Amino acid sequence: MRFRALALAAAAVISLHAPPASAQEVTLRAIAGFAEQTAYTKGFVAFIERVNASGKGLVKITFIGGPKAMPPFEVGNALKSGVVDMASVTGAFYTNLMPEADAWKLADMPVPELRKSPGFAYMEKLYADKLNAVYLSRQTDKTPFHLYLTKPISKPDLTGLKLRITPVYRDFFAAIGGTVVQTAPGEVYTALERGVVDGYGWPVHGIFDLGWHEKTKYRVDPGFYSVEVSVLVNKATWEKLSDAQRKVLTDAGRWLETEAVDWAKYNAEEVDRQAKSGIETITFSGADAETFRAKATEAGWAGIIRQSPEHGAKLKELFAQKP
Ligand code: 173
Repeated sequence: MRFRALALAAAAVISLHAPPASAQEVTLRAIAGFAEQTAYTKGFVAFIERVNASGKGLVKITFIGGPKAMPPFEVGNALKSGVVDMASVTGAFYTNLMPEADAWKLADMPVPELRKSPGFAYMEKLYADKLNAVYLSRQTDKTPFHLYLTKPISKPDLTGLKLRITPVYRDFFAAIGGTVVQTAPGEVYTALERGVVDGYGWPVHGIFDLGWHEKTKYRVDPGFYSVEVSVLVNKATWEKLSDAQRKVLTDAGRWLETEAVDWAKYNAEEVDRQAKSGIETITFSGADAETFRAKATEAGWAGIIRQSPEHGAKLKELFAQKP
C-alpha cells in the first residue's frame, strides 16, 4: 500500500512536467473511497463521463480507481496533500483530519435544503481549513443507515455482540452495549464469514454489491442518521482552474446531486430485494424504536462534540436551523 501511495505521488509529479494536451485543457486525477460496483462509485464515474464530454478541451478527469488503488481511510490524506485532485468519499473515512465531517450524518434535511442552510456554509469553511478541500457535490440523499446482524435481538441492546463499524456507528453501537471493531468495507465479508463480527452498520442499500447478503440474516428497523457520500476537490487544484473549468465541474456536480439517482426509489428496491433473499426484518416499535433512534442521535452528537468541542457544538446548533 505504501508503494502504491509512492507510485501515485510520483505519477502526480510526472504529470506536472508532461506537456498539456492543449493550452487550456487541465487533467484532474480522481479516486473513489468505495468499490467500483457500488452506486456511489458508479454515480461518480457517470459524473466523470459527463465532465469529460461537456468539458472537452477545458477539463478532463482521469479515474484512478477505488479501494484497490488506495485504502479508503487514506483518501482524505491524498486529497488534502494533492496526490489526487478529486475524490468521491464519505466523512467517516477522513475523521483523522476532520472529525466534524462525520456530523453530516446528523443533518436531518433533504440535500437541496441542507445546501442552503447555515450549517452547510459552516461545513464548507471547515473543509477549506482542515481538509484543504472544496465541497463540490453531495451524492446521497434520503438514505438511512441500518444495523445488520447474523444473530437476532429483541430489544435495543447489543450486549454480547461484536459489530463492525466506522466512525459513523461507533458511539451509537457502543452506547447500547455493543463491542465495536472498525474495518474498511472491503473486510466486512471475511469478518462475517469467519464469525469475527455478529453484524455491521451500513446504509439501507448496497449490501448486494459486496455480497454481504450471503452472510446477513437480519436488518434492524428503524434506520438512523443520513448517509453522506460526496465529491471533494483539492483546494489548490480548484484555485488554479478558470471560471469556465469550474463551471463544468459545478454543473456536473449539481446534476449528480439532484438528478443522477432517485435514492428513495433505489432504497425501496433494495429493501424488497433483501426480503426476497431471505433477510428478516427485526422491527422495533413504540418506546424501543424511540430509544433506538434517540440513542443514535444523542451518542452521535456526543461523539462529534468530544472530538471537536467548539465546532461540534456549533454544528449541532446550526444543523437544527433550516434555511
Ligand atoms: O463504511 C461504512 O459503513 C460507512 O461509514 C459508510 C458511509 C457512507 C456510505 C456507506 C458506508
